[in-house]
Amino acid sequence: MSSPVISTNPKESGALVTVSHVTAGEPISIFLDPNCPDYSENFLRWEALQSSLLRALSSHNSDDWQERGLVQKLAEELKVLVGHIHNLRLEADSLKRGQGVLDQQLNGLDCSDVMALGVTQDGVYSVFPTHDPNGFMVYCDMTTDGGGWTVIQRREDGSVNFFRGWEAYRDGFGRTTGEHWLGLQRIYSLTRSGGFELRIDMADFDNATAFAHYADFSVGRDSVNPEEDGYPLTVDQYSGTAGDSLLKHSGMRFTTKDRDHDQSENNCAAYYQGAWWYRNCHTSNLNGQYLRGGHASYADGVEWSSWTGWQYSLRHLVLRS
Ligand SMILES: [Ca+2]
Repeated sequence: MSSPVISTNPKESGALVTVSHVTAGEPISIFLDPNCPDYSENFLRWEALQSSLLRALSSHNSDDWQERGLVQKLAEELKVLVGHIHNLRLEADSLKRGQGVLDQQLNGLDCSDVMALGVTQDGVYSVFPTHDPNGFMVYCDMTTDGGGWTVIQRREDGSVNFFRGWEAYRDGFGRTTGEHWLGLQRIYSLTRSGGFELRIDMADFDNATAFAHYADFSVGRDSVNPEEDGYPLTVDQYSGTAGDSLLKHSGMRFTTKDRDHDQSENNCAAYYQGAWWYRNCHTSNLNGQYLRGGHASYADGVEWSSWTGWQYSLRHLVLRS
């Protein structure tokens, strides 16, 4: 099957999608050929198929250790595939919505820019920061506190493993619409030009909520090679209801279980089962284990110490910039 032709020339024959000539200040017109295939059904079928395969694999018992190893490997690979398919479907959905995405491809540096272009709906959009012109997809929150927020981390159900190594934290992981970490390199691209805020919204298991706001936020601001520098954090000017549990981390470099940049003789990430801008070690551990409320172990959950101490793992968490 040949791929659909997308064209800006209305006279080109066989184009399934035609975009009219774009001039400044004028709305974009998009003509969708009625023959343009709708792939969303296929994606749903793929996701369903992979989920049932995954279920079948995980309930498959075998005494043969070699076969069991193979089944485990297959199950891991399937999980990754399910994630890919999910993201592809989101991409297809937003492409189908058409105009919004094309608008951003012309201009949107980040979610506040996308909002300035008239987009008011929460969802996944492409952004093209100055320092990463190829762009990437992010979840834009267009409703909280005036909207225009780029989500850089979300915890909500413990479905995604956050105890990962350096490359995963550099490049990002999880599902954009669910639990995820956007990636240090992307957070750097978004925030290095300065003028960014950080808002952290959190909820406990009794539905109490609180937030922390930092009027100044960036990662790797003065770095020529941010990865080599360990993506140092800058936060300043706290306000909010959760208390401050991040200012002590300002200036610190990012530590993962396989790359130690902290000031402890141990590796704080390995010790507290997370990955963070640890000092020696932390007042917050937002990439810690999803331990679901009060826990007996010390400081290794999703902790924000000024609100819930060091032995309470938060239920819901969103970091936005
Ligand atoms: Ca150390």
